[in-house]
Amino acid sequence: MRTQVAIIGAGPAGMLLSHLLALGGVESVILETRSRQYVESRVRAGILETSTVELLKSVGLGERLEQRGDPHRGIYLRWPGERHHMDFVDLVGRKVWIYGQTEVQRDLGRAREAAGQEIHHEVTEVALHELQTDRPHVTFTDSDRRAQRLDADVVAGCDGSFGPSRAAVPDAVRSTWERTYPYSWLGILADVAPSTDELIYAWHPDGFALHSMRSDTVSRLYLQVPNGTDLADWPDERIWAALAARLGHGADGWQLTAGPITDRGVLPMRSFVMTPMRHGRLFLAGDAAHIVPPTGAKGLNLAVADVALLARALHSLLCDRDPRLAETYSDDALRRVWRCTHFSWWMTTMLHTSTDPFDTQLQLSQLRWVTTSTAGATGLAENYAGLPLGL
Ligand code: FAS
Ligand code: PHB
Repeated sequence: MRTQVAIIGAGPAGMLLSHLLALGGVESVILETRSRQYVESRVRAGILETSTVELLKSVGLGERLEQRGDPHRGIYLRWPGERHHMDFVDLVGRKVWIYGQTEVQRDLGRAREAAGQEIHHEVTEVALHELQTDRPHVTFTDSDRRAQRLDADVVAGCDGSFGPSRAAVPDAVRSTWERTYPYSWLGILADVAPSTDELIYAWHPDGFALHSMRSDTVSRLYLQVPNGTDLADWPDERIWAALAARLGHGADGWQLTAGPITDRGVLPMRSFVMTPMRHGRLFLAGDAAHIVPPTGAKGLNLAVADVALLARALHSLLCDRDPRLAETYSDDALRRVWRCTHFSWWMTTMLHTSTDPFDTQLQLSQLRWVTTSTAGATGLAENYAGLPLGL
């Protein structure tokens, strides 16, 4: 088999890259270890930045987003005795949208299917070869257990944090930065109307909590728990009691309404960046190159930003024979990667309960500052609502 761009991974990065490349007349083939049904049902991110929404709408992926997406002006920050609304539209003129990653994946899946995109699901033994030559290729075993070889001009590593692309960058040229946080998130999906109109990020002595949502009938909530937490230790009653206490149930008349939990999981918190995001004919995008703790709602949006840059770079390289954007891709992408990495670290360390009383005083001081200072609030708003693509 032969194509122009071999894409490894059919998550948001891989699927959106194939869509953007096709719009520019560049063909690709996608290899994915999981089934389409599995990829489209993974419960993950929920917040889209304005720049992500604008991009998706501009490339024909906005129809369901227009109908089902829920624009939010901002978020609430709360801690015992305090509740403050951060209005991003007033502060920086940008909003955020509630639209689950599962919905983005479904939109991408339908668009690529309609376009006749070649996607090989449930492949195994994916390996990258000759990335430093003009004959890069990928070998894999297809879903019928047949050995296959895909020759390409370029390989796009969109295979997330556990795929082979990251390791294909040799240690001699690779630099990595990593921070593992001393806590995780216990996340639930519940069939109950949200108890708030916009997201609530809550600092509490017992631990952080987040009230998000997926629609006006489905809520998405998270609790800070110790690393290694066993879900068996968290029956529904305990989850709802902890959420109620941390989110301020009963304070100033606010009530948290519980409901049937339909999905639950424990998500570790990690920051990770690998450079360079290019090695020869291999280009990395999304979680394959970087991981952010979800406190800043950046993971999915950063994958989109990478892919917007990469699609332009590969179109110039393969159609105009102009290598300049491909040569600067890694540095161009990493400016936003490090901005989002810092912001996600900042939101995480500000809001998650620490055992160090000095940290606690710093956290409460930061919360008081960002909710009373226009400068502080604008900084949070600019980062959370996201910068225009390409910055
Ligand atoms: P993805 O991981 O989404 O996609 C990579 C794809 O590559 C996967 O489909 C995988 O099956 C495939 N793959 C892996 N190895 C392969 C191989 N060898 N061959 C072929 N294919 C291979 N972000 C937020 O902003 N908010 C959240 O609440 C949030 N929650 C998350 C919860 C979980 C459990 C996880 C893992 C991530 C969460 N994220 C969240 C981050 C998430 O949204 C990512 O940022 C986003 O999925 C990144 O998209 P991709 O880079 O496409 O990576
Ligand atoms: C979500 O709705 O899943 C979500 C929202 C905001 C975050 C993280 C996750 O910071």
